[in-house]
Amino acid sequence: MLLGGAAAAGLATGGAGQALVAVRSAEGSRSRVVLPAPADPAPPLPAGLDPADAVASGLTTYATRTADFYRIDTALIVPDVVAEDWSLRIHGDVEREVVLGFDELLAKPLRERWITLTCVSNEVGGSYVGTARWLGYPLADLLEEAGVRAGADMLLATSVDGFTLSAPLAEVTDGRDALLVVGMDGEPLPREHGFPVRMVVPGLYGYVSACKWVTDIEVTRFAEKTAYWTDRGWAERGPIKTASRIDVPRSFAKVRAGAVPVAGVAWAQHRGISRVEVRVDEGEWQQARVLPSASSDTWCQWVWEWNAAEAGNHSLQVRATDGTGAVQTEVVAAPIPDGSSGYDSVSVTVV
Ligand SMILES: Nc1nc2c(c(=O)[nH]1)N[C@H]1C(S)=C(S)[C@@H](COP(=O)(O)O)O[C@H]1N2
Ligand SMILES: [Mo]
Repeated sequence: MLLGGAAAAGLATGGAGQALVAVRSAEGSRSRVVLPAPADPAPPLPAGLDPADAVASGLTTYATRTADFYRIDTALIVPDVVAEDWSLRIHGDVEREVVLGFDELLAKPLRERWITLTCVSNEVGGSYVGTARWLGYPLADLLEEAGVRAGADMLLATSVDGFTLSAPLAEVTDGRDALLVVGMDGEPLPREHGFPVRMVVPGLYGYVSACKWVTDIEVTRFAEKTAYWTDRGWAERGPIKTASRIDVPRSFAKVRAGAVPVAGVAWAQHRGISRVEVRVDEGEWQQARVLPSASSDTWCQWVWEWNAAEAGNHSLQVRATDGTGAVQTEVVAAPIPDGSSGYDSVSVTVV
């Protein structure tokens, strides 16, 4: 009854009513956010990324356009959060609870980093992976303010929509750029990507690290609490597996005999990529050229030229080696419980 009355009043006042709606919506709130300049900006991207011919024929761009960035939400309706009403409570196994408002977060010295996000449900060769420039405040610094008690090993993060995830405390506090994020590619977080505040932790799949619309972080133990996806059979720990993908040529493409450009991306966040190799028809592995990347927390583009002499059907396969020297496994695994593995391949016809 009260709600009906309020809606009727809004209709009656016309323009003023609409303004009121805008003030209390995520979109209205987002349009008023002015992000501060990062205290610690992302380094400029190295030269030589995005070779024009390869990108024109389908190589993934190094930076993912926000409109193309994959989305994984358990909520059917994108949460509508007003930044002015947002707060984060850090509690549990801590010396002092910390409660943080949006303006207080923006007033802190913010760090900007290129980081590649990946979903554990990504199939080999799949597209649930993307790279953006994130702006945020180190979670480790907030946890230090709170004073984590001995014995804690997990952060149970809760979203305004009730989604929960369990992030390992060790990775969040080991010095990597684990961030409480407010900005994506120089803009306030898009609503779909967690406006006003989300987490991003390089090297961990999103389901154990990247809580969108985060509003509560409980410092606890894996032995004590579980979270949304771990309750549904997914692994407690979710380090990102080394992976590589062929973008060009597309599978089932017809290519002309001669020099055929082959290109794609490879990722092993926080370990980095040291080598990418391609083989034709399960022959010898050939070294591809790995293009530079912003850091070990992002993917790399790679290119290779295939001298395709023989007409007919051929298969191309790719594998990457991470920064520790470990070669991507050829063992085929489905995404559940801890991420897919195996080599990506494409079949092409040389004419
Ligand atoms: N609140 C909330 N946060 C979430 C999820 C979700 O469903 N709800 N999905 C997680 C998963 S599985 C991934 S892979 C990333 C995806 O982030 P994106 O949608 O911004 O790409 O967000 C994580 N954070
Ligand atoms: Mo995910």
